[in-house]
Amino acid sequence: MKEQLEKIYSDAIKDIENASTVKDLEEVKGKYLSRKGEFNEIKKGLKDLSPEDKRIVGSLANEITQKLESSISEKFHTLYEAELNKKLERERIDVTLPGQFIPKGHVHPLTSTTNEIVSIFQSLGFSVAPFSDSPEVETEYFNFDMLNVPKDHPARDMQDTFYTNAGENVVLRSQTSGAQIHVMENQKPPIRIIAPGRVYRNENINSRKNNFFHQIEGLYVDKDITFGDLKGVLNEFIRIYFGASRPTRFRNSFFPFTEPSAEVDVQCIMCEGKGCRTCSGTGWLEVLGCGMVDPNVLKGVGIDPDVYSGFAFGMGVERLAMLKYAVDDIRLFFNNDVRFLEQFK
Ligand code: 2NM
Repeated sequence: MKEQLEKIYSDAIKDIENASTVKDLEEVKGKYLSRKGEFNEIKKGLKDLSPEDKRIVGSLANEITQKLESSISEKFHTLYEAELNKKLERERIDVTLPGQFIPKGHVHPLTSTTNEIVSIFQSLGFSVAPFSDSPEVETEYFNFDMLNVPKDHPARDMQDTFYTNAGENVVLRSQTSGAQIHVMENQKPPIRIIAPGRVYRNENINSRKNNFFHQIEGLYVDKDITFGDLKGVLNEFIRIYFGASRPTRFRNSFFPFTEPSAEVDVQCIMCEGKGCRTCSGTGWLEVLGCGMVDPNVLKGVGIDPDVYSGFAFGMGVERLAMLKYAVDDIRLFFNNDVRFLEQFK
């Protein structure tokens, strides 16, 4: 039995030496050391030996088993490392190679300007009116009647407003005020909202006018709201949007929905008030319209004008973007020429 064991041992060592892959080696291990392997077969025969032989042969079998296990494990590490190195070599990647260029889009300048204006007013306590960006149609009732616009006002003319065949007196809204009327009808003061959205006017298109544009209107209704509050909020807005040192002036104006009404100018950003082509020599640029909400508008939505007062304002996003970024043609915002848009990354 001793010879048998030694023969198996020397065969096993040869097999281990010949194994050239981890897989070969696992087969060798199975052949000699598994439960059905050659050593176990021998060990089964131990029970027929005398106690003395059992001790000698048994300890020899254990010794050989241990030697084989350590040879296999040693060889395993060598083979495993060799195979791993080969695999790493095969799968080598050069992380310094340049990547693939994927052109990346960005928001439209009118969107970023709208976002900027909205967030300034949010910081001043205003929230965005629900549904201000849609629908873009209103009934004449909400677009004009509720805003105190007389029946014979020229703004109602087909020359100025687009009428639709969507229903009787349904127009493409000419201002976002309708959204604010809806809020005033459904909510008690204090009301402090802005309404951004697209509006339509039946204009001849040129470098300053398009037949649709984007407006942001605002409204603040509460007890004791004064023209001083209006000036405070709009001056603060302009200070943040145009930068700290831009002088403003409030000029008397007229809107059917506000009384008194004003237009707000900022000192020309091109000539600093000296007078140039951009400001037609006046030194000032008109940026928005505003006023104290007409008592008739408040009455129309069921707010008592003897208890409450409010101010409202409206501005064109295109105009504000053109002034800030020195864009000289409104149509550039709608042509989608990437050479223009790319400058707003
Ligand atoms: C402007 C100028 C002045 C205005 C009025 C209202 C409402 F709904 F409260 F009556 N919203 N916006 C308003 C006032 C708009 O745009 C140049």
